Amino acid sequence: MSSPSDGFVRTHPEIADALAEGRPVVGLETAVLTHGLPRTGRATPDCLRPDGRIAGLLGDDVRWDDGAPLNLQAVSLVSQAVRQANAVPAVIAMIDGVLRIGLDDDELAALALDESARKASNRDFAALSVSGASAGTTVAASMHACGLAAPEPIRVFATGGIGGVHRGWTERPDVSADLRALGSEPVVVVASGAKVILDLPATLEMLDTLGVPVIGYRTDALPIFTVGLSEELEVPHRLDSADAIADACRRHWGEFAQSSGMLVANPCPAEEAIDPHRMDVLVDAGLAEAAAQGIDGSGVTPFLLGSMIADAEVDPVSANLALLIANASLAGEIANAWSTDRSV
Ligand code: PSU
Ligand code: MN
Repeated sequence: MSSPSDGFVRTHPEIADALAEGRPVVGLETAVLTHGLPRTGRATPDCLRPDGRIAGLLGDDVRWDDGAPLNLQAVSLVSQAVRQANAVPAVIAMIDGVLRIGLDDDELAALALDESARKASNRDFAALSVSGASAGTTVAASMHACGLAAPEPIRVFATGGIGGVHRGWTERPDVSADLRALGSEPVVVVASGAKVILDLPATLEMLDTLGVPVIGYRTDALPIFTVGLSEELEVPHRLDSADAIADACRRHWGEFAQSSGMLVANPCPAEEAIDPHRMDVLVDAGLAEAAAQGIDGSGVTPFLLGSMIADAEVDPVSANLALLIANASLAGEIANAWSTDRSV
C-alpha cells in the first residue's frame, strides 16, 4: 500500500491520522466548487439567518463576507458543518496532477479562484494527472478517491445532489458516471436526491438496476434537490436516524456482502426549498436557452444556476447552501455512528 504522502494519490496527514484512529471522517466533492456554484460574492444568503436551523448546524461562529468568493465560502461552511458534527472533513480534488484527499485552506482558496480548473470524473484522472492539471472532482471521482484514502478507506460522503440520467436519454445516453460509481464504490452518499434538470424516474430505475439502496431520511417521498419533496415519486426505503443508517451500511457491506454504495436522500430544509412549479418553468426556459446558445455538458448546471439567480422570485444559492450544509451535518452524524461500531 502506498504511504499517505507519496505518488499521485495523497491523503492529508489530518485525515490519515483520523482514519488510522477510527475517528469519523466525511468525504466532500469539489466539482460543486469549480463548476456548481458562482465565484462572485453576494449578500448573506437567507439560510444563514442567525435564528435559522441551518445556522444552528454551524455552531456559534457563522461568518459571511459579501465580497469573498461565494463558492469558497460555501465549501468552507460545509466543512464547518462536518466539524460541528464532530467529524473530520476530507475535501477531495486534483491539484497539479495529484489526487488529494484533504486540502489545506490556501489550496482550497486557490482552486476556488482558478477559472481554468477542470471538472474531473473517473475517466479524467490519468490524463489530467499527466498534464499536471487542477480539477474539481465529481461525486463519482470523489467516491473513488474515498476508497483510495490511506490507511483506511473513507465510507461516508456528502454532496448537494448527485448526477443521473439526463432528460432526452433516448436520443443521447447522457448518464452521469455518478450512477456507475454508486453501483460499485462502497461509500454512503448523503445528497438531496439528484439534480433538478434530470429525468428523475429514469434515474431511480437506474439506481435500482445497479443495486443501490436509496434511503429516504425521515421521508417517504423522493427529495428533489432545491425544490423539496416530489409529489409523485417515492423512495424505496425510509430510515429515521443516523444509527439506523449506519446499521444498514454495516449489514449491506458486511453480512449481505454487497459492494455497491448507498444513497441517503435528505430533503432540502423546507423553509429554504423553491416552489416546484416555478422551478419547472425556470428549468424548461433555462434548458431551451442553453440549447439555443450551444451550451452542453458541464456548462449546463452553471448556466441554469446563473439564469435562476437572475430571477427575482427564487433564491437557488440559499437553497443550495442550505441543503449542502444539512447534508454535511447528517453525514457527520452517520460517520460518528459508523465509527463507534465498525465491523467491516
Ligand atoms: N449537483 C449540482 N451541481 C453540481 C453537481 C451536482 O447541483 O455541480 C456536480 C456533482 O459534482 C456531480 C456532477 O457529481 O455535477 C455530475 O456531473 P455529470 O452529470 O457531468 O456527471
Ligand atoms: Mn454527463
